[in-house]
Amino acid sequence: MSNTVSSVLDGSTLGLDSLEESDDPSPRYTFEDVSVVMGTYNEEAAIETVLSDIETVTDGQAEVVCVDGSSDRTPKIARDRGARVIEQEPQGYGVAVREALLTPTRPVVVTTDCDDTYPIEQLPDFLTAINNGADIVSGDRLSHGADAMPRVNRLGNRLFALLASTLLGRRVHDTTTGMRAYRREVIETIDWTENTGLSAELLIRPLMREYTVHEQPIEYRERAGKTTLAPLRGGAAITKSILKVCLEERLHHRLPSSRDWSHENPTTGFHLKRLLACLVSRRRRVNCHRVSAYRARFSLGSSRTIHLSVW
Ligand SMILES: Nc1nc2c(ncn2[C@@H]2O[C@H](COP(=O)(O)OP(=O)(O)OP(=O)(O)O)[C@@H](O)[C@H]2O)c(=O)[nH]1
Ligand SMILES: [Mg+2]
Repeated sequence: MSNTVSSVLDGSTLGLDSLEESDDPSPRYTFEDVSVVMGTYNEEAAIETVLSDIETVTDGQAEVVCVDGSSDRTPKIARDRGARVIEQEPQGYGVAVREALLTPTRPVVVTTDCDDTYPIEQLPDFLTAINNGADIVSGDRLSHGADAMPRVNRLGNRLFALLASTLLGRRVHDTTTGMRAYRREVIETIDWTENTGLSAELLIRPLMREYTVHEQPIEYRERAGKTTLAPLRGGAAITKSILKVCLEERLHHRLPSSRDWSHENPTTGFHLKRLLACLVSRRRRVNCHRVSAYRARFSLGSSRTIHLSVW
């Protein structure tokens, strides 16, 4: 983890400008060090374009891995184009992308969707940001307006970013983007649990463990081929994932700002987090007390009873 540049997270935005040329002697990666991975589910209308763009932009150097659950010609096109195809029963976005992320052995792993929505031509910017010290580079579709995105999706994505920013205490712009670059050790160090909400989890857990995350504004294009996204069900699943992952990280990986949880320093964030902790608990009162007890154990050790009185 490059803690040396984690100060880029301290400002109100996560910006490329904050990542300076690195003096770090760590290796400078080229596309020979990059695997581009994706889940593919009946994407025969787009896969040819996506794979050909990757080939052109990386000069054929990047490895491509597709985890495929299609019943159409998608896997055949992928193999013909030289991609490594792993077949998997369709079980949702996260199951496929987790498999895709964990498959390659190259040091930098890039995710994208296989629907021609993401600007593959911006891959060099992602690699540059990794070489400048980022652990994760996250494509931010919303700062450029994302006009090609259906209005309801755009609204939903803005709300997810607002919710995550509130819980994280730092501004993030796009929590559900499919285009990111990761140093492989980040992928391997964290246990990933979400399915529909995997994209949000892949941003939130590293941020809460103080990895260096850089949001890279990107263009977003209209989808080629039919969507399988169910906006309401998907939106509810992503909201639940954001709440669950933030709460789990708060409980198990204490941030230096945990004083927010203490009654000695009850900020607005404290009250909001307490309310959200109650909302995501199934047995409200009991679990609210339990949340407090966990905090006490992690933050104050034996003086647990002092904290329990907060609730
Ligand atoms: N293997 C596999 N891939 C999947 C599955 N569900 C989605 N995908 C792929 O994951 C990527 C993201 O899914 P999309 O359907 O584009 O989801 P989205 O971007 O939220 O929604 P759109 O607005 O339709 O683009 C695409 O490349 C899909 O083909 C699945 O169950 N199995
Ligand atoms: Mg998509």
